[in-house]
Amino acid sequence: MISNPSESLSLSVNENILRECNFLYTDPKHGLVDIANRLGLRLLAPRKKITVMLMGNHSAGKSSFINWYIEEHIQKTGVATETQGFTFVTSGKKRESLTGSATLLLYPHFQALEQIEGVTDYLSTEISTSKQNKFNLLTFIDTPGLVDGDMTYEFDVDKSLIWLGEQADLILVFFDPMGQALCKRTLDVVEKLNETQGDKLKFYLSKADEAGQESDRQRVMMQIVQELCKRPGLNKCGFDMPTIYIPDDNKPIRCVNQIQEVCTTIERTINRTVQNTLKQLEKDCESIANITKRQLEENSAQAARNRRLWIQRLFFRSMVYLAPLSLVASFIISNTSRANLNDIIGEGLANTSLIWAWCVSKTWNWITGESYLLTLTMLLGFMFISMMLANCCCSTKTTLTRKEKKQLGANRDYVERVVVEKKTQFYEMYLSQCVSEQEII
Ligand SMILES: Nc1nc2c(ncn2[C@@H]2O[C@H](COP(=O)(O)OP(=O)(O)OP(=O)(O)O)[C@@H](O)[C@H]2O)c(=O)[nH]1
Ligand SMILES: [Mg+2]
Repeated sequence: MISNPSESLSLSVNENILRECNFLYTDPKHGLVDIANRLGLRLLAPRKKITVMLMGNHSAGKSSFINWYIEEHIQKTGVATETQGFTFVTSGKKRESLTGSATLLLYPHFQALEQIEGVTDYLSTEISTSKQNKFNLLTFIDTPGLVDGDMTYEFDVDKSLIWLGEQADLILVFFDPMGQALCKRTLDVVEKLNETQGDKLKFYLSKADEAGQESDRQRVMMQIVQELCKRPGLNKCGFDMPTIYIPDDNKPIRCVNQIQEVCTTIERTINRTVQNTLKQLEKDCESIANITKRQLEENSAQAARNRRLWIQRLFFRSMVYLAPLSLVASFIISNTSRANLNDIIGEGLANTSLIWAWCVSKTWNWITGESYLLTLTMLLGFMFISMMLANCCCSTKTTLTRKEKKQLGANRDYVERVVVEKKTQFYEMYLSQCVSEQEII
């Protein structure tokens, strides 16, 4: 069990849990996704990394924040509109740049983005070897700077942002104080995202060091908050908008910098995601176990029903032949001499057969009044009804084969024993890491 509370170890615990959980779902041998699929249940494998989307006006400092966080100049920054598409920035073993199609291969859960026309050409991935902060657990999505007016985008940027925002675990919205803060397009997208992803949205006043005096900063912030509150969906007051800027050792510190607050929010999101992943794993295991139990129960009930139907069918089928056979047999027995019967089947059996033949012929004569035509009609009617009843008992349904039943049971055992045990282990690892951190504080 993890007892060392050092930062690096705590990071590796979360990383480990997410990776292991992902493997439990995608394992080619016992993957939960495959097991669930065979039961008609669709499961999504949890992601190994947390997705943080940055959005905001053009030149709000989105790309600069990513560069600062990972301590590497990976994204182009500048006063011109630098980021024109969506860039996934993530950590890896080797510095690499990938195009749109390769990006979608790397992130299959973002594949549906292709449906937004033209966006694939504006997708890219930057893989960095940086291990700064919690970067090895993150994928940043750097988005195009938003502007109003004549600026045209080659794809539906609002729709893309909303779709990506729905997939992200955290959305950082940057407002800069330099005139662009009240960009209508940004406010429109934020309002739309707030309808369904409100708890993921975090607002920041970026480049706060450029906002002048404290009073100017307050005024800009008031303006932004007022503008946000004008939107019906966003009018919930109590806006928290920390002021941040990229620290520069060459510039004297002029105002409060809450940039660490962004890092704390990212860490909280990581912890929340790990907990949610474990909770989801627990739920998925329960669903698999319940569906398997139900299917096995339904299967044995169906097998019992099939058995009953089979016996009934056998009975009615035998009736089809039994009536004419008994008539023919009784006719033959009645017309065979006693001596011959004794020779063929012995005296005892001959007596019984004669009594039986007498009973059958008396019964038929009593029913049909000794009319041959009525006997024939009754006989055919009886055979027809027996045949119909036998056909009614044909509605058996296929049941699981012995091999399939064994496989279902084995999968349920695997989920209930191995996966649930692993989940408990992950919880313990996660909790021991939290307790250790508190002990330090
Ligand atoms: N003073 C100051 N300048 C900043 C800060 N953050 C970014 N900048 C500068 O602002 C300019 C725009 O920064 P970017 O990071 O390119 O902004 P962006 O939001 O990515 O812009 P687009 O990609 O065009 O949307 C660059 O010249 C940065 O050097 C900051 O915190 N303080
Ligand atoms: Mg940029």
